[in-house]
Amino acid sequence: MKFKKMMALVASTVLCVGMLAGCGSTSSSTGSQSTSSKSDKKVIGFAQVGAESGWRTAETDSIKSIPTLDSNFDLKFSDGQQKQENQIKAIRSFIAQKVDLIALDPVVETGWDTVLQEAKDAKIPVVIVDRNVTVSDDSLYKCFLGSDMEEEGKKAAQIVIDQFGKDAKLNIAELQGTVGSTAMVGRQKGFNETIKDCPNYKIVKSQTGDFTRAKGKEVMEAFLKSDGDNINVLWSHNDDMAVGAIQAIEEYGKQPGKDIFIVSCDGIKDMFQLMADGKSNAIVECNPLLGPQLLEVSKDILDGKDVERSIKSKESQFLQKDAATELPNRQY
Ligand code: GZL
Ligand code: ZN
Repeated sequence: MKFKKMMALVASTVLCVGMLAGCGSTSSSTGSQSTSSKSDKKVIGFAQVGAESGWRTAETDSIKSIPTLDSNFDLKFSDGQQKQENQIKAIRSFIAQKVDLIALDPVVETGWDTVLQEAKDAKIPVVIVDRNVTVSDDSLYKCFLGSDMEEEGKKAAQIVIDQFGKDAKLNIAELQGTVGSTAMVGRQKGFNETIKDCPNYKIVKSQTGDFTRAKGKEVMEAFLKSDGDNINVLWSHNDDMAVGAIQAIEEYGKQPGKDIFIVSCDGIKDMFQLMADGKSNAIVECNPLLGPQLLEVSKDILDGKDVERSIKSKESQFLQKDAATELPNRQY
């Protein structure tokens, strides 16, 4: 009898320990761990686009550093894998977990009204970071924190004009970012508007490479196959696609940065290295280090303070002659 009693005791103990361990981590789509009791920390739920580029992972690292910048904050993270439906699911999960604030980096600009209305109904403030949303009701989010993507497109075009002059005859190949994203829409608009009074600038090729290296290489290969000997300039909406395109240009037998002038956006280390190696010509910086600014604006919102509707990130531009000196300063 004694043995049986002892076994029953052991079994119930094991069962209790198992249950305790289970309630210590959330199984939400964010995959983040959180303490079993609702601590008095403020929790930010961050619905990220994906992990498609060096810029993206740098932005993720910066925003994930918020709890180390301020121990009163906790962060739940979700990688949307570049799919809007995953981001919408993540926002609903954050609402269910009653986070204090939601930060969204929207893969594309439209399709957010319903889920942002749900966050508003749940009285959870929303901050849009990096890319922007187009919504019918501006009260669906408190503030936009990110770049002026049109400005980035204008800077890229001005670099080409400074290099070749307004009257040059140029065939330009364009690697577009994710179709419908603020980065793609803004950069394309800014570039095209700026080359308007350059009568002999022609965009002879334009296709999306979805901001990835692999797709950028694939699309550039197709551009080269169909019109490779006539392309003078490659305008890439981000560095990662340009990295892929540079490989394609070399495999095609041309010299990137010499036979084809290359300008791209972001400012990742790999691109500075390629520029220092003479294989690219200019970078329009896009700042991914948004963690500290997101923390500040979140604090203000949660303290009930008014915040600016739009907070622009600080960013610069670099030419090939700047690459070697700037390279050691790059953090991502
Ligand atoms: C720009 C950001 C873009 C980067 C790409 O702010 O949204 O998305 O330029 C990233 O590298 O994929
Ligand atoms: Zn930017």
